[in-house]
Amino acid sequence: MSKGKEEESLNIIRGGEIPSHVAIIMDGNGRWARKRGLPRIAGHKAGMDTLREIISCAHEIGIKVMTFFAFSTENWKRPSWEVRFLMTLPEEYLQKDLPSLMEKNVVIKAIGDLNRLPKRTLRAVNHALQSTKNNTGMIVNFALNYGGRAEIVDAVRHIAGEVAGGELALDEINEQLFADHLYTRDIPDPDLLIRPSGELRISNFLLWQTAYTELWFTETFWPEFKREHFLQAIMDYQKRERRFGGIKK
Ligand code: V0D
Repeated sequence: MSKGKEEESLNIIRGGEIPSHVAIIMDGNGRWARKRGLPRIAGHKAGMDTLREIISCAHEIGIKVMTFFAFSTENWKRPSWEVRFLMTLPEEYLQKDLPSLMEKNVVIKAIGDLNRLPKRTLRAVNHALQSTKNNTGMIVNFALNYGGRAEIVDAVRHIAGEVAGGELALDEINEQLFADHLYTRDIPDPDLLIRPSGELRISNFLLWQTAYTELWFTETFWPEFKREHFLQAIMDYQKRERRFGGIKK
């Protein structure tokens, strides 16, 4: 996209309602690599460049929260060499980008069952969480070893424990209390979910939280997903009418 065209999109976007929280499933890295005759690893590396570009674009627009689906509970089924490679990426990414994220005043967060990550991966992620926890800008939230059903089951286990311990009465259980037991307890629900690479599914991502989320799909693979796609998704979002089950205001 030309600089002029991008400036135009940015102006349109700034005149409309900016989604507070945009979630993205970073899908299609392996298929992009295969299409180009490259190893899958090259696809994941290229996907990391897209991640950088989209974070910087989201920061310019003033989005408050970005959630990126980086590794699902199902991804352990991939070949072990690929899993091992993926687990080196948080450290590589943070070594390179933590300074620029600090400059942007970004708060890094992570959701998922982090304790099952390899020690080195966990150490890199924890270091980023610690380093950015007093920042006050955009939240960049990584879903790592995350599964929406697992998150819900985890919440049920915690709530049941509180009931069994006599700390909580059955009639105190409502939607707000349930949401307060999810990994996302301190994050608003996503306004917009973007899924690249042609799959038209939620695939166990943020199941509870996407109840009213606008969905935006594209055939473009994640490594080819550029600022222009992101800006287009936001412009399309701004044209939609959100009713949350009610009627037009
Ligand atoms: C591979 C495309 C950054 C998607 C992006 C372990 C697939 C590159 C992170 C990252 C991955 C995670 C946590 C954090 C900082 C960075 C990442 C994984 C895969 C899965 F605190 N990229 N990235 N994590 N890919």
